[in-house]
Amino acid sequence: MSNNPGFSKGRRLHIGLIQPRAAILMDSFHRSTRHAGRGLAEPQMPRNPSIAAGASHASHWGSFSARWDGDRVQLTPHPEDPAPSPILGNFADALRHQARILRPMVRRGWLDHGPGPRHRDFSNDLVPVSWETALSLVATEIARVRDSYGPEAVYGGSYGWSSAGRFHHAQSQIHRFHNVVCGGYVRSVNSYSAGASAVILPRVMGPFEPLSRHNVTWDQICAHTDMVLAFGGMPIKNSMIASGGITRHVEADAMARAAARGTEFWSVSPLRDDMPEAAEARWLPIRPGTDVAMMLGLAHTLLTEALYDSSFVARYCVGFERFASYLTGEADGLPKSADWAAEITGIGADAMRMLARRLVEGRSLITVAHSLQRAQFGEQPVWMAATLAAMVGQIGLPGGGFNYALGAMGHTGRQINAVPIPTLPQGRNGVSTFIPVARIADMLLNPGGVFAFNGATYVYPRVRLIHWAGGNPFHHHQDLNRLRRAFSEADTIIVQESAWTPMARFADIVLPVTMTLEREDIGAAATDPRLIAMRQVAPPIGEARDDFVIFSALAARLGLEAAFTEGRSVREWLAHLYEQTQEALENAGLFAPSFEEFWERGEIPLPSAPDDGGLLRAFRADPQAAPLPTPSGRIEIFSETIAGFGYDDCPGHPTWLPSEEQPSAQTPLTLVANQPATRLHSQLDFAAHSQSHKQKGREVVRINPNDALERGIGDGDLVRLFNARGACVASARLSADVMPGVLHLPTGAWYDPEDEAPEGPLCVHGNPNVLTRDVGTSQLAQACCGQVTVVDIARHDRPVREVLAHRPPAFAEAAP
Ligand SMILES: Nc1nc2c(c(=O)[nH]1)N[C@H]1C(S)=C(S)[C@@H](COP(=O)(O)OP(=O)(O)OC[C@H]3O[C@@H](n4cnc5c(=O)[nH]c(N)nc54)[C@H](O)[C@@H]3O)O[C@H]1N2
Ligand SMILES: Nc1nc2c(c(=O)[nH]1)N[C@H]1C(S)=C(S)[C@@H](COP(=O)(O)OP(=O)(O)OC[C@H]3O[C@@H](n4cnc5c(=O)[nH]c(N)nc54)[C@H](O)[C@@H]3O)O[C@H]1N2
Ligand SMILES: [Mo]
Repeated sequence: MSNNPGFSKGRRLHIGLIQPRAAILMDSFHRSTRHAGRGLAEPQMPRNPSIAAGASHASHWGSFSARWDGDRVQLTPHPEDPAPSPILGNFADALRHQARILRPMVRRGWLDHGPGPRHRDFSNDLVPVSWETALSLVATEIARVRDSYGPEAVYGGSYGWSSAGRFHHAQSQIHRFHNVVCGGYVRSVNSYSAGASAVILPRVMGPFEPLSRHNVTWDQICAHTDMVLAFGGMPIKNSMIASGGITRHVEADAMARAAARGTEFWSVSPLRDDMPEAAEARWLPIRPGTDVAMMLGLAHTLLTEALYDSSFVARYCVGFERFASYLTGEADGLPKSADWAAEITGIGADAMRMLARRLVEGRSLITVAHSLQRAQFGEQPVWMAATLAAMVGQIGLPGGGFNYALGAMGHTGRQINAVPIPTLPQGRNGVSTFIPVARIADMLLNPGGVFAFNGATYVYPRVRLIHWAGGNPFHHHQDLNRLRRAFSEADTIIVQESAWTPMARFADIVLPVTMTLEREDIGAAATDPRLIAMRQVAPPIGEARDDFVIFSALAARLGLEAAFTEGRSVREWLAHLYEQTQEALENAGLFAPSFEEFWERGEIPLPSAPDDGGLLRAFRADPQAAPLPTPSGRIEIFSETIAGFGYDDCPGHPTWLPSEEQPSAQTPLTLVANQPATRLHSQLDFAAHSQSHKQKGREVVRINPNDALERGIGDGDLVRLFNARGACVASARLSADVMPGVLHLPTGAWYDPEDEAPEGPLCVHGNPNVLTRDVGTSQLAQACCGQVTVVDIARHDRPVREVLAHRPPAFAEAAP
């Protein structure tokens, strides 16, 4: 490893998995990207010859080098990536796709009547305006709202994944702008990803980040684990993604190596393919939303067969007795036995008993996908899985115990970097008002309304201005018909976007933003051993500008340009943000080149911290010296704090609470609306790879062949999914990988409503969020419940219009 610049002799920090061959490949990669320079921002500039050689770049789904031929992007995955994500294919034709936004636009109704609540839809005219006009309209409107109602009338929560660069990260930019220039904004807390676990875990075990990302690693599994029991599986499609960047996709290989050594993977999921073939997993098809019952059945077996680790429970946990009396039925007359659980889950009682015994035979690890907690009472499966792992008694052992969400993203199972990555300072928010992120429609429809959250009560603000950058609420939110009504309550909606997403089409003012390949940035994640110089690959389309440039111009109009920009250009910001990482590298005695050298090389290695098992390992070793940050310092199987809140939807110990929404005669099937394999959320849905997996232009819904036969549905048929909240059209695929009674329609098809359809707004593209339920998980976390809902499905024989979501709206000019 001596030819690796990140490794200096005598240092104990190591940089991961680099092999000499890869390092050589990396050298040639560096050579080919050495001469990229500045001066590419203006579309009319001649092309820099370095662009033809390929520029280093990073995305949430992988690092790569890219060449632009004036029309398409040629991409080479990072030479060290053993399994590059096919999602990279979405970049090929994205830059000049007709779905890109070319110019600033303003809604005619808003121009004519001024700001105010009004019925909004997707067909109203937007008129093109100059940047000058757009910026002064936005600045004037922000000033009006702030000066008349204060910054607590501005919703800047602006949830969304944006793109991978550390500087142009749209959420950071928009938050910094509102904090520094406008005095703050109503913010959102927690995420659509892990809204319930982010609240329950710290109360009963420890902070979310260390329990998911600094815990059991793939290396530990390969070396130690006999059995992985994965609730919700560990789909490779999901671990392809890591926010900020990922240079190596190691998961499939790690699972194959573990399986070859004898690790048994058990996947509990409604879909067979939630575990890669490499894992040679056993599949336990479970009725969605019933995992807590199965976990209780396993726990009951461990208790009644005296297999559980009573000394672990006594030393490391509190409240087991209260829970045990619930488990045995002493408390409520209902033993939560394997036979009881079999009725609820559809998994055989004998299989559960066998599984429980297997769990205590060797080194076993229990994982829970985020999906389980993205459902009503979603706090419970997370808490119960931790409780089950505590009874097994292996928490804190290498490759054993409990790792929340291992395999749900490419951040997990890896080592954390030993140095900080560049981060844009966001300033201080002068507004204390917030909402749990998924309560946005509730907030807009119910200003002044009271809501419970995590042990306290709060009031929804009256929001007048919504400002969004880097997210797509018509992708991420539930019950989209309700969201449309909610957004109509706002005075003004401003959206900064690079493409005509439904959110952009719905806005009053749309500002066109560069795509990541059209600007320079730094790519990094705390779990990835590379810092990537994200070079500009192509000139911006049309009049698109960076979010930073837009916010700088707005700040200038509001008299605070210097405070926002601190006098730095983009390149100067990159150099400035780099300093912190460089300094930490230098202090560790590692390769710490100047910014210019880093930029010229295209990337540098970052050292990783030791694979030490994190806080659970330390806690196991010495619970007095390293207590958990819970009230008792231990794992709380019963939580006095949570019990004290008096929430009937989240009692004091893990409890089986069936969702209030169950299959019925009208809606006999359960829909799983999970993360898509062909893209990240809704990003680049219009592009080649995502498109190539649609059928008849629609998103594909998978259905078990028996359920299809009953309804006369054939492979490739157009079908309608519906419930009382909404309806959408998708294209059917018959698959025995989907358990009976379940439909699988992933998220991410851009919402494309036909408002005049007889059944009300009919999404002709297949967006499942027209069907999902917009309620909080419980009063504890108030998190998103988007993963599952109940529906019916029928063949759609009536004519249905083609999908228009990826064309520019009629009023906008098309990309050249
Ligand atoms: N039914 C259901 N719904 C779900 C889920 C589910 O499981 N089921 N999952 C939920 C989860 S976990 C999540 S995280 C959310 C994801 O929801 P989002 O994060 O909102 O989804 P994205 O499609 O990633 O949206 C990012 C948007 O940012 C834009 N963008 C990219 N780069 C830039 C930039 O530099 N500047 C600006 N201004 N814009 C940019 C992209 O074009 C895109 O429209 O969805 C949630 N919704
Ligand atoms: N390709 C791709 N990868 C992604 C993303 C993406 O959009 N595209 N998004 C990223 C993001 S933001 C996040 S938060 C993570 C999300 O991570 P998750 O939320 O864990 O991912 P999902 O794919 O929604 O769900 C995982 C699987 O859980 C199963 N499942 C659903 N309901 C149940 C249930 O009740 N019980 C059990 N046992 N299983 C159930 C489904 O079959 C589903 O395939 O993924 C990340 N990875
Ligand atoms: Mo997420």
